[in-house]
Amino acid sequence: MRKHPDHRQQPIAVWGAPLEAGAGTRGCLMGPASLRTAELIETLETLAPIVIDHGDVTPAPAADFVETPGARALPTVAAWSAALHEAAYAAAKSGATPVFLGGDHSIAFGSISGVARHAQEQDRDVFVIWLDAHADFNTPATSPSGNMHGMPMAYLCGEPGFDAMRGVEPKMPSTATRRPLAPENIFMLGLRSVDPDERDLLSDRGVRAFDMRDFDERGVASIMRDVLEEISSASPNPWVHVSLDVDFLDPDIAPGVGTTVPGGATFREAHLIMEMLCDSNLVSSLDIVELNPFLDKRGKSARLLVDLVASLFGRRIFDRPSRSY
Ligand SMILES: [Mn+2]
Repeated sequence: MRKHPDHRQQPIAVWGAPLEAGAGTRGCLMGPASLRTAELIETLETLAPIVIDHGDVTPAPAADFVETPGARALPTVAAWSAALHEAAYAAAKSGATPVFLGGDHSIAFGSISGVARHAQEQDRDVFVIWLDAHADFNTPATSPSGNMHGMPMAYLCGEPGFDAMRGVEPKMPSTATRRPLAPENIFMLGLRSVDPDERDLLSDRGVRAFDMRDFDERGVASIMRDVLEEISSASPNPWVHVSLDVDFLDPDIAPGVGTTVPGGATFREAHLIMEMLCDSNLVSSLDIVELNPFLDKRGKSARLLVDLVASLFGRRIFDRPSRSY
């Protein structure tokens, strides 16, 4: 018997993060605006009692941070991360479900560290469900491109090379002794483009990775059941952050991203994951990242993302409007 818990209890706090300096292609700056144009806020309002759109985060001064070789535009990314960290922490602490609209995936430096700080203060274990073609587990030393959107997971797991970022979470209660995130609490789904050094690091650190072959062989329902079961049996009160990268999806259904990789998740696979996440009632916070409206086709990717977020927050199949992509 499937559970259908009531998700209409908790307020949703939305923050835009128009950051593109972490990506190799420009355009993610327009991501939050495109998601709002696709009526993300109005859609959430049909699914939650209170939706607060805080607008876009204002970054800290980039001059506060120093350049780091191998990490392109680190001061800019760090400046956004500092502000995002504070916004995420405050939203989580307020009891809302924080939702971050990227921006490239480097917004996760701040969004995840911020919610993790709150969760750790509450003695809650933090888990991340990472829906992405890429693992984003590079460090400045291993990254072939130096683009920081490929690095947030390594940073959050305490890998070296990010000293210049450390000021981002000055009040992190446990930075000195604990990382914001334990690698074994990360579940990556949809991988199909992982750099060689990154692959070694992932398996060495115990990150749980499910690639597209696992999707083909096992099906997403079986994978998701295991992931959700593992999280609920590992922790009585987990904080589960979902990070959805547009390139998780197949480029045919979501072309609006600078890092397309063929063979991504289908429309039904993506919706099923969102529906199972919703049924689990475990999701505590969300990033929607890498939407590049400059590359999108007439809002196709933005509208699909809004529909996926609606599934995550409880829209049922029968409630879904007819729509052609
Ligand atoms: Mn990514």
